[in-house]
Amino acid sequence: MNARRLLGIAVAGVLLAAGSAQAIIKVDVRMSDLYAKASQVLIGQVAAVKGTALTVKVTSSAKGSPPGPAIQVDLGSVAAADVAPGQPAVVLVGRAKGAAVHLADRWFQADAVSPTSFRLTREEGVTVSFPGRTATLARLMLDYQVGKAHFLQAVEHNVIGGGFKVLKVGPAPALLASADVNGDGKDEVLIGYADRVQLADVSGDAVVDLTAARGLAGASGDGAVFGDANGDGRPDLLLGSRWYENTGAAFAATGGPVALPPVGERLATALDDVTGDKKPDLLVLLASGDVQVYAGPAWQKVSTKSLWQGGEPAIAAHFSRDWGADREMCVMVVTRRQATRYALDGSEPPATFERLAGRSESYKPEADGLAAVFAMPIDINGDGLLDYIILRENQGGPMLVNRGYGMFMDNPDAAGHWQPSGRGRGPWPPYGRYTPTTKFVAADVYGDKFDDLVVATDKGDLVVKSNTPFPPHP
Ligand SMILES: [Ca+2]
Ligand SMILES: [Ca+2]
Ligand SMILES: [Ca+2]
Ligand SMILES: [Ca+2]
Repeated sequence: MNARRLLGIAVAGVLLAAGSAQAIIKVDVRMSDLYAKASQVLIGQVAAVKGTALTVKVTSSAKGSPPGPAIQVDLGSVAAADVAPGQPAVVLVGRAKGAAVHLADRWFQADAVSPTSFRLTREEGVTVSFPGRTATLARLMLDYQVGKAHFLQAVEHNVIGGGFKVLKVGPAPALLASADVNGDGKDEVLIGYADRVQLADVSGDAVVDLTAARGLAGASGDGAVFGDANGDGRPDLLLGSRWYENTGAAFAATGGPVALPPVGERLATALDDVTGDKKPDLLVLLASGDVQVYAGPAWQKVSTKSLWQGGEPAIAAHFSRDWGADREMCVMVVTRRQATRYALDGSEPPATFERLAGRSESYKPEADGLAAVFAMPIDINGDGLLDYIILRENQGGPMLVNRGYGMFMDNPDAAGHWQPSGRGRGPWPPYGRYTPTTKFVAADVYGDKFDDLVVATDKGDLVVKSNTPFPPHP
């Protein structure tokens, strides 16, 4: 690997400390180390650009005392053409004469010519250590200053490595969804068929059928979305176009049908308040790239916004505030070639794989394509932030493990053991058996916060594969 240095710390992409039982993937330059090593961390705003000379107004300091109200940065021959007044800048000053500068959403190495003057010497671009944008780095540094940064810098490589069991449900499942419907901390599973649904507790050795007890006998619909529609903390259910309110004891059909586009035209549907009235709204992403907002509780369409037009068709998409740099509502969209995060409020430009996870040595979807066939949100490490598995055609698949601050670690082959040609194929049933209509969902079946994997096959096997956490690494 081509090791380089920021503040005297080698930069070489991701290191994989291999080993079968305990393997971790970690960034080689931890931002916490960079913060600790810096003598000063200056945060500023580009005030003026004159040729290659920048004046940066120092707006705050995340470490050390600012050398003055402004600093000068000479772009030199590595000039960033897109540097413009108003942009944020972060300068980490080393203890020797080195500095690292984040500007125009990229890393640069620099020489400290004087306490108030820096000269860029080399571009490092979008690194794996910190692939995010400059404004986000400023926030991370300020969070380090007050000791409240939660920024993941190493992840477990082996996931969903626990035992499995095979339970019996009906054949030909049309949908699979999960939620903790009874508030006991364990997720139940909803399996939909052509003309009915089945609500199941799958935590034990056999399916405990809750369908009738929970008021869903006779209910059916082509699409299920769990979400808290009335803000009482209990997940309600949008089944087809009908709401079923979770009263605590059971689900009860409520209100008339919601006029949504057909399930087949929807890439993703979610509940969140995006109108700002503290009442949940329905968000619908269409295959065309349009996002529609239906304001609750009347579910009237109040806005439509185009996120993209044309291009490769999307295979999967999922809404979450967990994807964003600042908890803004985002949608992750996967095509065969790329994973792209869109912020619904347009607060940042669309972010592709490189901006999400950095320029990976192991895998370059921009060049190679993802060969993605499926994607699924899952909290793989029990930290409350959703991670994202992308299943590739016969090649395992990358997992984007959420580091916080809108960045991810690329676990390049996390889904390998799902795959007919993958490692660890073992005896577990989806191996070699799943088809394009097999349903997958993440569910915290055992209530330990680590989402397990639930798979419903065409012939009616419901496979529960435990995501038993590995012991902490020393
Ligand atoms: Ca439950
Ligand atoms: Ca509710
Ligand atoms: Ca609202
Ligand atoms: Ca997580």
